[in-house]
Amino acid sequence: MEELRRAAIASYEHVREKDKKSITKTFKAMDKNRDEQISLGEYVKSLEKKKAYNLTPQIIFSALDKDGNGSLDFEDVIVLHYIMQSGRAIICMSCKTLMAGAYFSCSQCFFNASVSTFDICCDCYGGKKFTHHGDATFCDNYTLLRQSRSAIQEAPMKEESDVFEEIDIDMISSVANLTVTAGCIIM
Ligand SMILES: [Ca+2]
Ligand SMILES: [Ca+2]
Ligand SMILES: [Zn+2]
Ligand SMILES: [Zn+2]
Repeated sequence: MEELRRAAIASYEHVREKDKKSITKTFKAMDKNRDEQISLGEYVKSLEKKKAYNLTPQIIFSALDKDGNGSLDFEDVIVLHYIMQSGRAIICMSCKTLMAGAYFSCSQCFFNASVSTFDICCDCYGGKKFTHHGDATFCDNYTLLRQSRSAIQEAPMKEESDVFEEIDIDMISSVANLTVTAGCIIM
């Protein structure tokens, strides 16, 4: 979580004044009793308003609460904002913890836009504490990021939408070929 927090704070330094104001506004709107702290109750209420049910409240809340006093301060809310904006609220499919650092993802599902990604934490992956389709090829998130880039570079210059459609089909086969060298493991 510390790494994700550092990324959030670093990125906040580059946020436009206007957006900083909107984060402050969000914080104030969440803080119903104006004690400069967001309680779990206030947090859940604000999620309901945003219809962000996918952010399993308790897990994210505890991960954000750095000093563990049961409420979020302004810096914690900066991290929350960052997680939501960057789509980094990734929960282990097996043990349901928030994965702030490296994790593993099924590459077939990752490059198939019509299914959701299957992401698991290092502990569950290492301990084989999950069930997924039998031929799944798992890569860590950094490897998948590199592979997405090479897929884009290899794709011919076309309309962006065409490029991404081709990645879906081509990547599944090329990922399988890359597995040995790129640090992926075939289950
Ligand atoms: Ca409060
Ligand atoms: Ca706190
Ligand atoms: Zn897990
Ligand atoms: Zn899969």
